Amino acid sequence: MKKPAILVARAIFPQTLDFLSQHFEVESNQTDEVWDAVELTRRLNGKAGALTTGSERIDGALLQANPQLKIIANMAVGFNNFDIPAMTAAGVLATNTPDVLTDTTADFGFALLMATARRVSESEHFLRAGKWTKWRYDMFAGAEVHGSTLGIIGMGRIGQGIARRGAFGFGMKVVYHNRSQLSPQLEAECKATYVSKEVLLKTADHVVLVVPYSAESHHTIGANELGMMKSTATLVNIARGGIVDDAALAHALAGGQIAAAGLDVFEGEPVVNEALLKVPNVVLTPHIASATTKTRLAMAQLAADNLVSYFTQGRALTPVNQVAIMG
Ligand code: 8YV
Repeated sequence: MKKPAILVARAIFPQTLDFLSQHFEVESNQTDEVWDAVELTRRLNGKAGALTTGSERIDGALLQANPQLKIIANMAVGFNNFDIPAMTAAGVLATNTPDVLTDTTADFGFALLMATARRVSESEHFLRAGKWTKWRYDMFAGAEVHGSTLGIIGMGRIGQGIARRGAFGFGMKVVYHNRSQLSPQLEAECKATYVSKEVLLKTADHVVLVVPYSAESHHTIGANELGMMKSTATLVNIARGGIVDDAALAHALAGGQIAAAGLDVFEGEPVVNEALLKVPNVVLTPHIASATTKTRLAMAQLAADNLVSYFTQGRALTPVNQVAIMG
């Protein structure tokens, strides 16, 4: 029987590609060029499925040009690059990669929190620039992490992982805000207390954002919210660009309205707001929260397993929409 044709839209691990080639006719992008919408649409011609990353936008126009498409497997837990209503209307199954990255991403959230609070990047730049000539009592004095109040906005699996690290590893008081309150059992497990967004912003020493991106979560943190935070507080965004108004944040950091920020995601990434690049009190990383070799392999494998499972058994392992599967 002829193998179904799929597209792997970005470079992935060679072993994942080998695995996929056992099941599919694979066209891949191992040179890792970033294809625009026109090129991606063209490459999808004749393909029954695709493996994408968070960078490829799947929308109605692309789907209309490719009515043969059946499934798109995102190698990411977030899927805001997918127009889910359009995919569902077109009968195209969407899948993501939850769970396999939860702890790795929570680890990184904490790494960014620590680096931000304790001014790791700023002080390293100082040292590398040859400016370290003597010890000084307040040199790079930062904010305390242990025993402080951690505010988490977005209390899904990753948010819960960060809460556990904060509560049990660092003795932090954990408050959270989420669309829905966790069960009492889960709250107890995470040692976390539900509060309004306003209370969280006003009381937290460290605010961490782990909320999925949507029209509703766009600019969850803007000038108004930054104005509510303590002047000694830090802000960490490991969620998505667009959750924070980056221009407003740069302004708040420059004016000392909050102490510091740690950002792994940016509005319009990989382009980063010029003003953010200029302020010293921000730790900037290039969207690497899930980037350990083990976890990225697991994400690639889960995306591949979703494709295989769909074509061999008619159901995906981690779907994010429901479509009628036709034989
Ligand atoms: C991905 C992420 O590496 O899983 C997510 O949602 O943001 C990252 O883990 C990135 O989206 C590329 O696919």
